[in-house]
Amino acid sequence: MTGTLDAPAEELELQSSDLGVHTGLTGFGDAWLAGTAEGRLRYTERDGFLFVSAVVPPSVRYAEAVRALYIELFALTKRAGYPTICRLWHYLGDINGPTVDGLEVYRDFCVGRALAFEEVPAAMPPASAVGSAHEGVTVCLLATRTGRLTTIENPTQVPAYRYPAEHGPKPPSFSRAGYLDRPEGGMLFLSGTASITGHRTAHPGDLDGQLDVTFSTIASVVHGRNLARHGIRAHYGLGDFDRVTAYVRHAADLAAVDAACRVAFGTRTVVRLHRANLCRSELLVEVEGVIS
Ligand code: 3EB
Repeated sequence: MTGTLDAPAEELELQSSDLGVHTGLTGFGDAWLAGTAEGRLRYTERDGFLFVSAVVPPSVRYAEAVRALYIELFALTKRAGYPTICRLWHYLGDINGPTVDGLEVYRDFCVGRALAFEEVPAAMPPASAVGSAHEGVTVCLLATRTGRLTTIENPTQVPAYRYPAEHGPKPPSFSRAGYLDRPEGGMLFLSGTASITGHRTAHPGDLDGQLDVTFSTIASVVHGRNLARHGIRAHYGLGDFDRVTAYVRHAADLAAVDAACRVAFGTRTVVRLHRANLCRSELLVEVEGVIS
């Protein structure tokens, strides 16, 4: 089943049902609205996973609040016995807008996240960061009790955490993918992937060009040659994805992205589309996914 063109034209509004889709796991949808509350964190445990969500309220700047939230998230996952964060999702209101200091909200968010990883050094999990109609910064994460996560980079892209300063005062703290090894079987989490080669946007303003680079980038991330470099004995192609989510900047491009995903991923993959702003103003599409 592919191509659920069920996303309305307005900006991404998180629904509880989306979380199961984004995590690639069933049964986490209710964690969005319910779950156990601990301060501003909400969490649910299921099948060896801990799912946590938290919101930084709308503000004139975010770096310090994001740093503090990350420190709280690290502490909660440890305390709850789920020491390995295997996936993060970030939904940023007014993602391309300026803070009161004139820095783009996304770049300001990256500053706070990077400071947290400097304070508590840890492998940087796979992630997505997209715009949302929800104001403030919403962070969701999935952590594992016993699984072992191997973070994965991609030979065609500079690791995001080494992006040069032209993209912001602190680089984005995430890896391109993560392979989770657990007794129930391996799982691969693909980060939000966009038309970036090296560290620059390829084909600014050209949807077809961006889709080509995005799909070939995803193929190179999950290819056996790349996984072998990370000590993982597995090999995947686009057709192996169980679920992907495509975030599309312009509503007018939704149908074209849907059609392109049908062709690229084939009939096995469930494709979900969302209208959403993206972290670089010239990016038109970003695709994340799960293989299990
Ligand atoms: C990129 O490759 C595109 O800041 O957490 C993709 C996935 C992107 C995650 C993040 C950003 C993030 O730089 C943007």
